Amino acid sequence: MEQLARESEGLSISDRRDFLKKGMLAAGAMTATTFAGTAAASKNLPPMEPSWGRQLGAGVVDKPYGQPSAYEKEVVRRTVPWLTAESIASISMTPIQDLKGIITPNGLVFERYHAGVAQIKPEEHRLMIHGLVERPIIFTMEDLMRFPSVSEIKFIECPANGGMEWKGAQMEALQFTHGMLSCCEWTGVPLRVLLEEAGVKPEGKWILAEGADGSHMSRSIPLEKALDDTLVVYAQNGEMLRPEQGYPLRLLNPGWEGNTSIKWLRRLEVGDKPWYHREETSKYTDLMADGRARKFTFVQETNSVITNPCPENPIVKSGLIEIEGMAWSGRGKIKQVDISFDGGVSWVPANLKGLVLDKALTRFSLVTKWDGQPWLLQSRAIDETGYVQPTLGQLREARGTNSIYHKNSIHSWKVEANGGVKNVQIS
Ligand SMILES: Nc1nc2c(c(=O)[nH]1)N[C@H]1C(S)=C(S)[C@@H](COP(=O)(O)O)O[C@H]1N2
Ligand SMILES: [Mo]
Repeated sequence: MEQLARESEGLSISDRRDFLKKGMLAAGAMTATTFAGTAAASKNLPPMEPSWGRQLGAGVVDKPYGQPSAYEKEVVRRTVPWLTAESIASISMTPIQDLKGIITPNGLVFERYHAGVAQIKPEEHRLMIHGLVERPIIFTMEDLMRFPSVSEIKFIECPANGGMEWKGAQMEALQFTHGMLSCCEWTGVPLRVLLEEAGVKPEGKWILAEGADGSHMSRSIPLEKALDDTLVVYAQNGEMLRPEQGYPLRLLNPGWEGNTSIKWLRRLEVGDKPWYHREETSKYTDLMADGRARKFTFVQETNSVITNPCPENPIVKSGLIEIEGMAWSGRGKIKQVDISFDGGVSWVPANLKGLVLDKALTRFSLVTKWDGQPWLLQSRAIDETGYVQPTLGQLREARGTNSIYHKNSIHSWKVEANGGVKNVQIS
């Protein structure tokens, strides 16, 4: 009985002995004994028929809107309590350590608010386009949804992603080192189409986008971007936007700082120069070592991180392992990802898995073996423009450590002999 149970978990007896002998991670070893313990006590394990196969389940529309399994309750957004004084002007992180593929489920998309979530009645929402235009327009949601729609898979990343680590490693979790990141299929109308309706005057060069939330957050966006790939979106992953993501309407500037993707979008004003106020002069400024600041750092540069293993996903069994992770670039498609096991001394190319799309998360993978040897794991992404993800040393040399934004350097995980994974920094 006990033996059968163990085999059903994929652990042969010799495997298990090997596993225990090598003094693996305490948690891992506990899991192995728990399986055996459960096997003796439980009537649910093969070859017995589990209880759920001996009774009837809930019927249709028992839960008219589906929820994840109760056993997945640890897969949630999390915040770092000391980061901000208030939860309404704060940020939560996506549990990227638990995600599969490239799409972030709607309920797990990280949230960033400056004044909490606005609750907007769609029939009372309007989008106004005015300023240097021939025909100022006020659109209802109904008007907007009559335009032919496009659906595109794009990532959104807050430029503060990784920002807590500029001065040193301190977050022992992938969710906190890289979780200000999401990737959804967004549906809406290209901004270009709406601007054509309004007719931008020749002097029009910049657009101010403003939200309808209590912060009325606004950002200036150059017209070239607006005419290129900016979208005005009302849906995400097949359903209407979540309130957290800007229901009923948001701007989406693919590949650019998350803060430019104004949520609860209510106003687009065309002007001849950027608006210098609030956010633009105070926040979202990259302070250099010499006290000067970088200007217009819109693009989220090429970045990548290993998601398996990581602090939340330690190695629990020696043998075959799929080193997996994601890479992304605000400039276009990912071309290549390399993996290092020795802290950047030597590199091996990984495989790109599944869809490789413009300004979207891209999965990479490398199947190898682990037999208890310590690793200094790193991933390095290269995008289609030839941009190579910098080392931490290179980034600090160029920018110092005063900034909290745009930390896209190569990330290091230290895999210890017991399979545990630590967040470390290597220049
Ligand atoms: N109106 C409005 N838009 C906003 C914000 C906000 O507070 N208000 N936060 C911005 C910031 S800083 C980021 S990183 C993204 C986050 O998008 P998300 O909450 O959908 O993940 O929204 C941006 N758009
Ligand atoms: Mo942000």
